[in-house]
Amino acid sequence: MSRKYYQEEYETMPRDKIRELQSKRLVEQFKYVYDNVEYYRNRCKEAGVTPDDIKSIDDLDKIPFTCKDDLRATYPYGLFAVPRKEVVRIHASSGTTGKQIVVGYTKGDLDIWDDCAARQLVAVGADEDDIVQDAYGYGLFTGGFGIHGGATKLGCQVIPISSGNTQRQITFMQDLKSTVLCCTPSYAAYLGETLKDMGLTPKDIYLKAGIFGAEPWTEEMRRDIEKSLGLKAYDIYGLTEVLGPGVAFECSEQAGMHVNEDHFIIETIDPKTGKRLPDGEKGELVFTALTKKAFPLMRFRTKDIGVLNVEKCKCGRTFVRMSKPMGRTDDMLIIRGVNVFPSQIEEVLLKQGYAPNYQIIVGRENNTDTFEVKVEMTPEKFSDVIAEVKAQETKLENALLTILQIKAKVILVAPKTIERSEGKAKRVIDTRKLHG
Ligand code: DLL
Repeated sequence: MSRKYYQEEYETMPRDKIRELQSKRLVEQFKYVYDNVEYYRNRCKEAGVTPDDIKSIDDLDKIPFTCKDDLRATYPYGLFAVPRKEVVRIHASSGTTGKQIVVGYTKGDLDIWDDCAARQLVAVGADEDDIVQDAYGYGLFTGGFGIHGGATKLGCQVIPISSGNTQRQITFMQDLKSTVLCCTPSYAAYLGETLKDMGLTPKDIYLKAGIFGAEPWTEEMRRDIEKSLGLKAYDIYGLTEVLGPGVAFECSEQAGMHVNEDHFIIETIDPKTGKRLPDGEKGELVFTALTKKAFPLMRFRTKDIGVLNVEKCKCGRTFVRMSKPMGRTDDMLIIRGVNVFPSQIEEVLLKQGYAPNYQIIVGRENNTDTFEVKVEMTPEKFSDVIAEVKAQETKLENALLTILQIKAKVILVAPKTIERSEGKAKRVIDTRKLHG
């Protein structure tokens, strides 16, 4: 029988002990960040906070927030707290402009990440006998490597197949007898469909569990995926800035995601006032990393909206559970698992000599996100020769691909044909209905 927990001592720690541990770690970590990150130290000085003021977790509110803008301002290494030599891995994700946000890990940080991901795998019933098909993207995105590290540490057999090449995914599921599938929920749904299209059923494969995250998905989608692939589908949450997959994980109860509270403090705040909200009230999720050394963010504002539940879970874990993210406070879109900001698109258009008259149209067909960008030609660029228009569209598609790392279909339209707005421009039309 597979084990119930990966690190029982932490995962089932009584809540008062968790608080004690967090309190001790917060005091040490705040001093560590203050001493080692000049940018953050200056922020604290402006706020009039020094390590002497942070005596326990009760002082958390005094600690200034970190936001995505701070990551942009300090690009690439300005928030790192260790000498560059100690950084053994870099990951990155999109910023709101052309520049990526870059994060780093020491060997010790990777070890913590592996533990967090291994906890998730154990929570879905995996052990050394399992074969994990890791179909998250490998590369700068944290999904592939994050799950990979946890699965390796647990002793599973990992198939680092990455995303894409869908028929081969199914062939490997059959031939290599994968038991755990890890990928974005939309890709899981697409794999389910492909299985059917290939004339196969869940009986022809061996999957028992799936770990799906990195983008919003509904309970309805969960049921569909479970049926089409014949597995139990679990949610996993994470973000590049804080760790990657494994910040929070779902257990057998499938009723919220346990936050790895020995490594992170989670808070919900009112996004307008920045005031902390009581548990159970919907607000912006904020994370403080307690143990990471290379890129240790204090009170990072995620812009994800969620709710916390401190009730004891039937699985025996005592870690607080966060709901699925219920939306965002900014305009970030997640398309095919990739984070996209309208401002990135606008920047490309302006650089290519277009006016900022455009519309982003996102939908879902056959469980795959569709992504179109409608752009007005300027009078100078206007042409009614199809081949010329096509060439301009392709050029723009390539420029967008370079910045976004995801393909958009560009449709050029005649000047002055995109509706002008009298108030805020409605640039995004998203028909996916992803928040339940
Ligand atoms: O998506 C890390 C990850 C990889 C998580 C694999 C889970 C599995 P980023 O690319 O930085 O990192 O995107 C982070 O994605 O702020 C949320 O808005 C969204 N997100 C992540 N997990 C979930 C989830 C990875 N389970 C952003 N449900 C976050 C809904 C999610 N949204």
